This record gives sequence, C-alpha cells and structure tokens, in this order.
Amino acid sequence: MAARKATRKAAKKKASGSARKGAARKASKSPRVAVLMGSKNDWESMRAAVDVLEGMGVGCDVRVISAHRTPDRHHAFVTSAEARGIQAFICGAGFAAHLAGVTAALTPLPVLGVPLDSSALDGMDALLATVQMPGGIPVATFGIGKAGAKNAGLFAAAMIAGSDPKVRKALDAFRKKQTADVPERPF
Ligand code: AIR
Repeated sequence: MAARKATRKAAKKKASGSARKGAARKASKSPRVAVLMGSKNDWESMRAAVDVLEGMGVGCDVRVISAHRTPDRHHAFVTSAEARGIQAFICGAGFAAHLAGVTAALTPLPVLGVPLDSSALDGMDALLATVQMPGGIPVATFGIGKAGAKNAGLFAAAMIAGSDPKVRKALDAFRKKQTADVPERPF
C-alpha cells in the first residue's frame, strides 16, 4: 500500500515536472518563432530547432498541431500568431505532411518545413508532401529529420539576425564554435 502510494507520488511528480518544463517553454518571453509538430512523437526531432533558437535567445511557441487531426486548433493558432509577435513558423510532420503547406496557406509569414521520418517510407513521403508546393504558396523545405529541424532553427535565427544584433552575435559565435570543434584528424 505504502509502496503503491510512493509510486503514484513519484509518477505525479514526474508528470508535473514535464508539465512544468512544457510550461517553461511555452512561457518563453515574447516568442518570435512558432514551432509546430503533427504529433507529440515528433518532439525528439523537433526539439533540435527549439534548442538552437532558444540557445540564441529567440523564444519559441512550441505546439502539437496537426493539419489532419486538429484542423480547428491549427487554424486558430496560425491566424492569430502574427498579432502575438510570431515572425516565422517551423512545421515538422511525418507521413502525408500537410502541416507546413496548410500553415503557409493561412499566413503570409515565412514557413519552414521539416519532413520527418516517422513512416514506413522513412520521410520520403513527408519530404515530397512538404517540398512540392504549388506555385504561389511557398514552404522553405529542409532535410529529413533532426538535422533538418536543426537547420530550420538556424535558418530562422539567420532571418531574425538581420534585425537583431544580439541574435547575429549568437549566430556568429555558434559558427565559430562549430568550426573550432572540428578536429584536424579523425584519430
Ligand atoms: N501527422 C499527424 N497528423 C498529420 C500528420 N501528417 C504525422 C505526425 C507524425 C506522424 O503523423 O507529424 O510524424 C505519426 O503520428 P503519430 O501520432 O501516429 O505518431
């Protein structure tokens, strides 16, 4: 009985801990980039974009929003985002990935699409769905998976760096460290 109570207490603590973590990210002061993903299962890849941006002082509004499963949430979030200070969207989804395309249809803000490798086709389906936009509604499409998410974060930072010297400085420091971290030899 006491052991069960302790387990329940530990589970509750864990749950409130992760909720707090989520809240901390959501509460990111004046978020400038919205990072959307079609499923919470996409987070492991998409966190690469958020880590890069938040590491450079660019707040993110991170949401699970599916063009297919939560169309009303999607519409409401995207159409109100610009008024809340959002300057760009990063959208990651797998399978028939319509998230970036439909987001781009709903806003004139730049949309960066990240195809995710969650399906049996290893992301080729999501890549084609994201990149093959009809003329008139652009989505800047990145590579499949985590590297694509990281690059989307870096690209969004580069866009913001044009008008924010602090972000420009952080981006320069990132590049400098990245170069310094490459060893001369592989052994
Ligand atoms: N997805 C969710 N709604 C629309 C799409 N395309 C994608 C998610 C995820 C995949 O479907 O982006 O990569 C599988 O989602 P789940 O929740 O079944 O793991």
